[in-house]
Amino acid sequence: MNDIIVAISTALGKGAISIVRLSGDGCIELVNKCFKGKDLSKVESHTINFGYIMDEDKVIDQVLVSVMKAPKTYTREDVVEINCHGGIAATNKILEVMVLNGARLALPGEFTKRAFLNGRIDLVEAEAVMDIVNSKTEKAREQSISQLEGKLTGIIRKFRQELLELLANIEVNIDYPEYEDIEVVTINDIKDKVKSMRESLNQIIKESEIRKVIKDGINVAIVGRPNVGKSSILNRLLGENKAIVTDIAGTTRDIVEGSITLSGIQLNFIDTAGIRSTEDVVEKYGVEKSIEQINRSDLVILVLNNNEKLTDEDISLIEKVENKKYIIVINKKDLDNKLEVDKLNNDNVIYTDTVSFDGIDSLKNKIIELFNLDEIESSNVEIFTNTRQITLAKECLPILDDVEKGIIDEVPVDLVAIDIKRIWSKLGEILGENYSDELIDQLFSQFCLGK
Ligand SMILES: Nc1nc2c(ncn2[C@@H]2O[C@H](COP(=O)(O)OP(=O)(O)OP(=O)(O)O)[C@@H](O)[C@H]2O)c(=O)[nH]1
Ligand SMILES: [Mg+2]
Repeated sequence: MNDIIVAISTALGKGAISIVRLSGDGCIELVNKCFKGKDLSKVESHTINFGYIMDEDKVIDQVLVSVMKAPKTYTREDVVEINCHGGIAATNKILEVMVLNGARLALPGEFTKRAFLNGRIDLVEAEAVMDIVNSKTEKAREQSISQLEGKLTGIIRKFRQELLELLANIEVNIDYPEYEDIEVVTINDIKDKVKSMRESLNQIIKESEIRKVIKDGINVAIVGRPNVGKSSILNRLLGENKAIVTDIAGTTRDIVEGSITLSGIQLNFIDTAGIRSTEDVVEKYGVEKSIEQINRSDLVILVLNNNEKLTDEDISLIEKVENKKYIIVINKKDLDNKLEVDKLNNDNVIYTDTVSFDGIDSLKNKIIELFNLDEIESSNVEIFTNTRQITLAKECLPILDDVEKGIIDEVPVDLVAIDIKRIWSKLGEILGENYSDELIDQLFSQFCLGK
C-alpha cells in the first residue's frame, strides 16, 4: 500500500492557476475532509468538482478538484488534483492543509516513480517525461514525445521477443533432439538473427550519438588571448551586449554565458577570460577556468587577432584544442593584416569584424556544417536519449559479437544460450525491468517536484 503524497505541481509564483496534486490510497477521502462542495467520495471518477478548500471552518480558496480513481491515472493510484487560484500564499496554504490531514510531501519525481513502479510506464518512458519537461527547443520536445509514445520501447521489446524465441528454439533442440518434427533452429538461423540485431542496435547507437545534441545542445567555448575580441564575438552571436567589452586586456575575468537556437538546436556559448600568463590572482583564476572550459566544451571557437603576429601563446592554444572540434576565428579583419595565416594550415578558419558584424553569419554556418545541424531531424527515428540507455545498449554489442563468434567456432549451443540470455537481460535493464533501488532513486531525484 502506498502512502499519500502531495506536491505543488505548477511553478510556484504568481499565476492564473496552481495545481496541488495528491496520489495514494485514501487521497480522495483526505481531500474530501477539507472540501466544501459535493461529497468527493461519491463522485464519478475523472470528474471536476467545484467547491472550497477549508481549514476547519475557514475558507482557504475557491477551487476545482479533479478526482481520478485508480487504475486509469498517471500513477495507477487514486489521484486528486486541486486547481486553485495561482499565488504563493493560497497554494502553500492548501499544501499545508493536506499535510496536516495526513499527506506526506512528495520527493522530486515521486509521482512518475510511482507510475513506473506500478507498471504504467517503463523507465525509457519515465525518462522521456523528464526530457519533455527539460526540452528547450522544438526539436528536443518532438524527440521526447516520440519516446514517450513508446517507439523506442517498442523496438527493444521486439529485440527481446526475438531473443526469447531463439532461446525457446534452442532449448527445445537441447531437450528433445530426437523429435524430428520440431522446427529445428539451425545454427545459421541464430547467426543471421544475431547479426541483424547487432546491426540494428549499432545503427540506433550511432544515430543516438549524432542526435544527442538535440537534447543536450552544444556547448561552445570562446577562447583566445586577451583583447582579441572574444566578448565582442559572443555579443554579436547572441545579438545583445551581454559581456563587457573594453580595450583593456583582461576585461573578462569570470565566464559569461548565453544561448541561441541554431537550426533548431540550442547552442550554449561560454565567453572566457583571455588566456595569458599573469600574476594577477583574480585573472589567473579566470585563466584556469578558461582552460577547464576547453575540456568541457563540444566545440571551441579559438579567436586570434588579425592585426597582430601569431604569438607562442596562440600556437600553444591551437595545440590545446587540436584534439577537439574547433573553429579558428580571425577577428578584427577590418584592421591591417599582420597575422601569418599561411602558418595556420587549417580549413576551419573564419574571418570576422565585430564592428560591422561581418563574418558572424559565416561563423554560424560553419557551426551548422561541423555538426550537420541541418540534417538532424528529430522525428521518425528511434534513438537512445541518455547515457544510461546508450551505455547499456553498447554493452550488448560485444556479447552479440561473442554469440556470433561462438557459432562460428562451434561452441555448444547451450553456452550460446547463456550469452543470449545476458543480452535479453541487458535490454530489459534499459526498460527498467531489473533495476537497483539506488539507480531508481538517483534517476527520479532529477525530476521536478510534483512531477
Ligand atoms: N577594430 C576592431 N576592434 C575590435 C573588433 N572586435 C573587438 N574589438 C575591440 O577590441 C577590444 C577588445 O574586445 P573584447 O571583446 O573585450 O576582447 P576580449 O577578447 O573579450 O578581451 P578580454 O576579455 O580582455 O580577454 C575592444 O576595444 C573592442 O572594441 C573588431 O572586429 N575590429
Ligand atoms: Mg572578454
